[in-house]
Amino acid sequence: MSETGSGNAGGGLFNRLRRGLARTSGGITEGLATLVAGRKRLDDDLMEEMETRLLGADVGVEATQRLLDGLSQRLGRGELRDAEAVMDALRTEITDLLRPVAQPLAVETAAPPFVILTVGVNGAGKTTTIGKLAARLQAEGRSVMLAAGDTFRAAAVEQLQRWGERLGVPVIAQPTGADAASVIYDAHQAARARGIDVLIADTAGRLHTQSNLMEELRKIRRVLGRQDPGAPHETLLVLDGCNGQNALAQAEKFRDMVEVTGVAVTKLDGTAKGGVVLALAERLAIPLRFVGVGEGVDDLRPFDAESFAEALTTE
Ligand SMILES: Nc1nc2c(ncn2[C@@H]2O[C@H](COP(=O)(O)OP(=O)(O)OP(=O)(O)O)[C@@H](O)[C@H]2O)c(=O)[nH]1
Ligand SMILES: [Mg+2]
Repeated sequence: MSETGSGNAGGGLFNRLRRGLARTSGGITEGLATLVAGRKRLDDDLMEEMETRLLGADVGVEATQRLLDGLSQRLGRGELRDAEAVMDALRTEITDLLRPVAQPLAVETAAPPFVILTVGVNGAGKTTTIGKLAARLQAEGRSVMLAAGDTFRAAAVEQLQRWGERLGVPVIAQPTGADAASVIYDAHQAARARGIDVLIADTAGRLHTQSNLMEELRKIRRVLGRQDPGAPHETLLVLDGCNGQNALAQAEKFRDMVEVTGVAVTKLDGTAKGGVVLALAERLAIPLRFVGVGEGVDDLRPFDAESFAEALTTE
């Protein structure tokens, strides 16, 4: 058993995360120092300002309330003397909120293949996340195979094949229109025969309201389960961070329809709504595995509570 990467707040990697989250952290921290410096003592006005900022970053009502409760207790104890103290306190509160869901994906390769099934709405970043994840696993010395389970959208197969070529990873595919469960079944057979460590299956984007497509996901899970009772070992829900609070609603719906075991939040670099990660942590008890902060192959990071909180509270 080993973990896919570890939370490393050091050096260049942290700076990438910080840059990726700059739009969200800007909305939370910008001008806060000036705001605080002008006061004799901190008061309700500051709390109101923090509330506005957190809600503006799509942290959501519940997580915002929780953070404010923590801050106002500290305020009552006279701990928030200056802007730095406010940011330190916020960082600690955010870390505490995120820690329970910050659970790295533990890839078990004793009985390969370890199967990761990706699910999510159209354009969430599933295929790109698969490419990045495959690269990460390869770098850890694992053999990887991809299954082109998006047989729905034209060009979806080619998109995955391009990742396969780029990384030197085999891709099992059938033409568009084929049965997704059958592609993934074939891929599982092939992965087992070749002793591949990790099989990652792509699927078509779908809304929870598309009952035929949601049924397809359940069928894929059944077919995999007959091959190996433990499979899929991970059902990774990929969410587009730009969707803010809507991503939270999507997560709740997917969770109600398939057994989601992990979440990846993508495109945090393109949004000021990255606070949704806090809302996800507060509302869902689903492990947060990864965050995507760019389109590059290195822009997928294992989710780490401390470095995420730090990046969010750095001006
Ligand atoms: N900036 C940024 N772009 C990303 C990130 N992740 C994915 N994207 C982009 O988002 C777009 C959609 O990504 P895909 O991986 O094709 O999404 P998908 O969920 O597979 O989409 P469908 O197959 O249509 O359901 C692509 O242009 C990606 O490059 C990210 O973390 N940051
Ligand atoms: Mg795709």
